[in-house]
Amino acid sequence: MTDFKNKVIYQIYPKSFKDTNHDGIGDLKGITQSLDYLNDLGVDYLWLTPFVVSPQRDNGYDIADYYHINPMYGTDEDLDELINQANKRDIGLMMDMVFNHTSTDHEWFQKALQGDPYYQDFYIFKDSKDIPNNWVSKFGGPAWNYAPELKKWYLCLFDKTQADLNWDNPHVREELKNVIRFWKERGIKGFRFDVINLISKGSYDNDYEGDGRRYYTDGPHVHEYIHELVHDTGIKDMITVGEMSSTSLEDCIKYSNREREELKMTFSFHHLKVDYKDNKKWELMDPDYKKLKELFKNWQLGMQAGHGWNALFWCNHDQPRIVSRFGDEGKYWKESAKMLATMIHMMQGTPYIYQGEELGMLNSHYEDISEYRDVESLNYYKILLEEGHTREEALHILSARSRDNSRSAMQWDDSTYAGFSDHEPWITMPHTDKHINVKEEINDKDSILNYYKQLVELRHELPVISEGTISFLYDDREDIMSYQRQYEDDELVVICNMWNQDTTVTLEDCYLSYTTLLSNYPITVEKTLKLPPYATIVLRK
Ligand code: TEU
Ligand code: CA
Repeated sequence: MTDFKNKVIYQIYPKSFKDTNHDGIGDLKGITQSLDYLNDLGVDYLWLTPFVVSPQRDNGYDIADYYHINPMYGTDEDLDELINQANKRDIGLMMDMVFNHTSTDHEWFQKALQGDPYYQDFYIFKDSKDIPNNWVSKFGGPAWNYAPELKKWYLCLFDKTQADLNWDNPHVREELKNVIRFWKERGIKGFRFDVINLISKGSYDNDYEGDGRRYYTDGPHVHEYIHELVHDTGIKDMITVGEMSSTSLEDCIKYSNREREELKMTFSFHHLKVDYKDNKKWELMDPDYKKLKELFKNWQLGMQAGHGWNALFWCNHDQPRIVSRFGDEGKYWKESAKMLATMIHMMQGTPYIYQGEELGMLNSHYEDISEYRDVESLNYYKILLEEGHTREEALHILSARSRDNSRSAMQWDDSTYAGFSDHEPWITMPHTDKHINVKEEINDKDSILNYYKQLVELRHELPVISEGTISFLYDDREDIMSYQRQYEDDELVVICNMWNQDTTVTLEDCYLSYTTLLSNYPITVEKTLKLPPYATIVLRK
């Protein structure tokens, strides 16, 4: 089976997962040691965020050498051992390919700076006296940086040490293909492509209505370049997922439609912006549930109609924790975590679980700027102050939006460093309840962890979940997310109360005979279905 519809992927941020050599930094050996836990959870693939050589300005998304493991994570032998031990458990490893940019420490960029024209053409250098245009970096500030050595500007859509590669140069494309070939040969089973929809730049015009993204997002040659990369490296039957920044449904259909031989599935982020005021990440707003429903509906139905395929997710290393965001950190912590999990795991697509999500881990609740590590958070703290916010306001915004919310140490037990390490971790421990950890949840039948385990099992077992069609119910209800899945004679009805209050829904008569496949409360199936706060129920024909 090469469509990966019944697979579940677990995302690991190696730096924060498990430390085995007492330096407060997670490592490859730590992942190997945790394989039994992951196998018990039932996941099929592990996506590891970058662990190759990098100065760590952006925690590995600034790659200085695509071929060598960063010594702080371990050795080549450690990776071989991880691959072997994972394979023994039928778990495949997926690597993160950061191909839109390299670190400015990369040999190619260094040679470019030394004046080598061959390598200058690997990047996007512009010869202008003033900054080439008004585009804004994703991490704040201008998207161009001046290289005095060359008296040229180079494009950097992220940090100034992450220089965008020039994909229009065929030599760049060939180099990147070699990277894939190398890791495939090493036993890597799949790839996640970082911001891969930004690789084909169109024009370099000033953007007077936005930050410039309209000129480089889903650009003119993006589909052609992805197809070429996949074709020439022979990975068309492997599991591949593209991270698509500010993308469109039409493009995601193209990226993930089987016939086109681009990628197997796409991450899109629109559903994670429904609490951005005016689409601005650094302006807080309560989640707009109506919009969330509309977005899920459009993307689910749209991808279904266009034969595309969604990667389903709430959490990753760039997103605040979902329970803190759309659920409840207090009284309904457990119920809301299970409801949110059900909402996406029963949809059409391939689900991703980000480390600690299966425990219901929460935002870090950092209170001081010294507790933050992420370059984006540190930049925006300054920007927010410059814009006139008080320190308290800026810290309040960061506590809701910082990427560090998801980067704190994995919580294995209730010890000082949560069983992640016996040394102080590289990132501050979160100021949250110590009961959220593997040790506590693993033997509790009713835990969030065991609920995730059930979700994974169900996806493996029921074709109605992996293969079924989807349609949406209760369109007019802002508090309810509900949909139906259908496959041959099998049918599921999923109902989620997204809100923190009791409610009811009126069930169609035909559903009254259905059995409860899964729920997070004891709920009686009756005409007027009573749903407590954050209730979820999955009915099966
Ligand atoms: O993220 C791309 C990206 O645009 C965001 O998720 C980003 O964190 C957000 O827009 C900032 O507000 C990917 C990686 O997942 C991320 O960790 C990297 O920092 C980024 O690319 C650059 O490689
Ligand atoms: Ca370590």
